[in-house]
Amino acid sequence: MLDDKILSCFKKNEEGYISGEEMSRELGISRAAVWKHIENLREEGYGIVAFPHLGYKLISIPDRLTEAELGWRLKTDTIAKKIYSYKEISSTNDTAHDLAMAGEKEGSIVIAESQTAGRGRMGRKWTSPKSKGAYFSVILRPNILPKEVPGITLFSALSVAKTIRETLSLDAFIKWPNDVLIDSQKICGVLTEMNAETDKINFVIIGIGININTKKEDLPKGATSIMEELGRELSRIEAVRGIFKNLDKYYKLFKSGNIGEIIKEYKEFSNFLGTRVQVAYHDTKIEGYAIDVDSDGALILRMDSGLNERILAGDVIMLR
Ligand code: BT5
Repeated sequence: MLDDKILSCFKKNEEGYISGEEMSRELGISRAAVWKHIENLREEGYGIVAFPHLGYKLISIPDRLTEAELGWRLKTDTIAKKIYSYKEISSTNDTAHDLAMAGEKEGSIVIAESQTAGRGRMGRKWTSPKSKGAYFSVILRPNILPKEVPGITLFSALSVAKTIRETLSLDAFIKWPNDVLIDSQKICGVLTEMNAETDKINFVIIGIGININTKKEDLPKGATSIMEELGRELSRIEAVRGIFKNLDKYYKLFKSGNIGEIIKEYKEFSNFLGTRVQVAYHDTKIEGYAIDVDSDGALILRMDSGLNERILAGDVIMLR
């Protein structure tokens, strides 16, 4: 898109000014057309100032989750090499699924400012207030067995929790398998879906929803946002770029067979280990002490009988 090309002209001249004439030469369009596109960008929230004799200068960018902003000089090997961004979409997981079916490469991202039918696990809903959170999906094509897929949920939750701790010094914790919490309230959920045959994965879609600048009143009970916990708004662009970098790092570890290292870090971020929990899966509920997460990502419960149970899916409630 021409608007994106104009933005990259500015980014090449980060410190300085760029004249309408230079831009028109570089892009092969008239100066009047340059001016029209600059006006478009201003309407979208870009702060572009014109200085007589010097040219235009980009002084601020809107906090929009577009390919141009998220992908700019992002140093990753696999994740976010291609970003499809939308203003509104039903569910980023559904669009990512359609792209993957049509052969999209692994690492590609689908991201939206809002979702009309954002999904959680087991048919639940994901509340996605417009331009406040980040709602995105990642297409992966790992060469693994279906039983190894839960590890992908674990490193995704770990990537989010780690980004929050590293960049904001907030105490983010993980609740098995897919919740990221701050102060026992949910700020992020991961929904991992796969397309597989008995012993072969075709592709995996990781869906990540994270409350960034969202007000508590716009979220379900028990949820919070980074803004609410930090006491100020933050750049969604920077937050998402940070998560992309950590996803890239942990996906590399995962592919190299280093699930042990991932589980070790995941356990360090966990708040449920060593506590008595109830795990609910549809109508079944069981209770015991959460003692471990094994190399397949299963939760190990020590039952009152003294025997251990391996739990593959469910919702954890911490009892004490
Ligand atoms: C999850 O499910 O936590 C997975 C959420 C994944 C959402 C992303 S957004 C991008 C991608 N596209 C999609 O359509 N989905 C993914 P689960 O563990 O089942 O939790 C769902 C429950 O979390 C709901 O029943 C609510 O109680 C709660 N919830 C809903 N919206 C929330 C929000 N914005 N923040 C915190 N909690 C929420």
